[in-house]
Amino acid sequence: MTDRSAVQDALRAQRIETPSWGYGNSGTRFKVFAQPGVPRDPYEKLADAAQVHAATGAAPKVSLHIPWDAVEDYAALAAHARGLGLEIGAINANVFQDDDYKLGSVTNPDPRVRRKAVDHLLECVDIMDATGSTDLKLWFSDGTNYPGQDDTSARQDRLADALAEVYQRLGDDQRILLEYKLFEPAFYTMDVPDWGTAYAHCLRLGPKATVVVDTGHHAPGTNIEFIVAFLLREGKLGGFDFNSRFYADDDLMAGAADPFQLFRIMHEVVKNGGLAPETGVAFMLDQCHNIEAKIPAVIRSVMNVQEATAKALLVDTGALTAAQDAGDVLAANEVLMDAYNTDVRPLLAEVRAGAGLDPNPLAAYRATGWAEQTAAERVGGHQAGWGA
Ligand code: PSV
Ligand code: MN
Ligand code: MN
Repeated sequence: MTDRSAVQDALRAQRIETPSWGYGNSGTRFKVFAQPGVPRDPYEKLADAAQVHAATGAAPKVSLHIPWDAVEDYAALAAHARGLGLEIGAINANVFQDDDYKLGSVTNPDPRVRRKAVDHLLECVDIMDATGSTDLKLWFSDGTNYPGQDDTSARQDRLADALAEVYQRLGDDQRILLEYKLFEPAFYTMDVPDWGTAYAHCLRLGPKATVVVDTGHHAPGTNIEFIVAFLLREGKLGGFDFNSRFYADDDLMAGAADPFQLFRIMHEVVKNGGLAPETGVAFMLDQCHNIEAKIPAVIRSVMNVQEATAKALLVDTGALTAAQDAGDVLAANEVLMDAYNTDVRPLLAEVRAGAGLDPNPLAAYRATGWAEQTAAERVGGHQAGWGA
């Protein structure tokens, strides 16, 4: 796409969902570094997310994580979100932080533990009903550490049974987003290690089950954009958990480690129609900000996704197709690199100004004084749930 106003329209329409846990204290298993002013409850996390949306105009949805974000009254929490100009995004289940889940949750050999895990997933659908959320995001830590520990195929059967029960419970406008991860916390087998496994389960479940690509969950060197192109082609890409990684599941700011990879992913998204809202691709962040200030880090991540998207939109598709059809390898590559090497910051500044926003979201946020205000007001901030 090279029509400048069409590019601007597409950028204006893109929505990026931010994670409630990105606003809380987090760390590694070695240390959680507490930061001043972090939210003490889900209401305050939403207030911080509203700052990101105010600065960028692009982040109206917030993913919740249950029970990290457990409240008495979910309808009231959703109403609070609406009052801040936000909506509740994906509900993330948590079947990985309980002693019962040592040998797995939905794939555990013990039927009692499986029941407990599935009941939690069903409770998450109840929360979706109460909040208006349409997405149930499932990541399973399930797997084994040693050869022979459990029956790999039986675990797939148990997983399929659990997913089928939850799928049956979904409302018409609700869906499952199934996430895969090659490694960690299990060291020998993970029960949903890759996109193929997730895809096969989603295919069997039906149209309301789609795959989530978390950019930090692959082996080094994996061609993630190929996976994206494949899933989009099959109508099975539910969304992204964007983050950056250097080594493992680092959950650093999206676009920080490898902006070229993010561009290549967004190129496949744009080319295959994944920006259109009806395709249902959710552009979510799944990040933790252990040592940097959280709200500006989320704003920076939103901007990085927007910049990658803008570059992808600037690819001259006519010239690209012509070069590809002619078998001109160098010309095709040059078309792509021309777009990637374009400085899109002025274009995005224009889009923001046109929407009545400050062209510089980070400066806009700093000018609010929110960081100083919350540091003074909030004492005893909430931990995201990681690295305790
Ligand atoms: C664990 O790897 C993980 O980072 C998954 O990516 C989930 O999406 C996230 O935690 C929240 O449960
Ligand atoms: Mn994730
Ligand atoms: Mn992860």
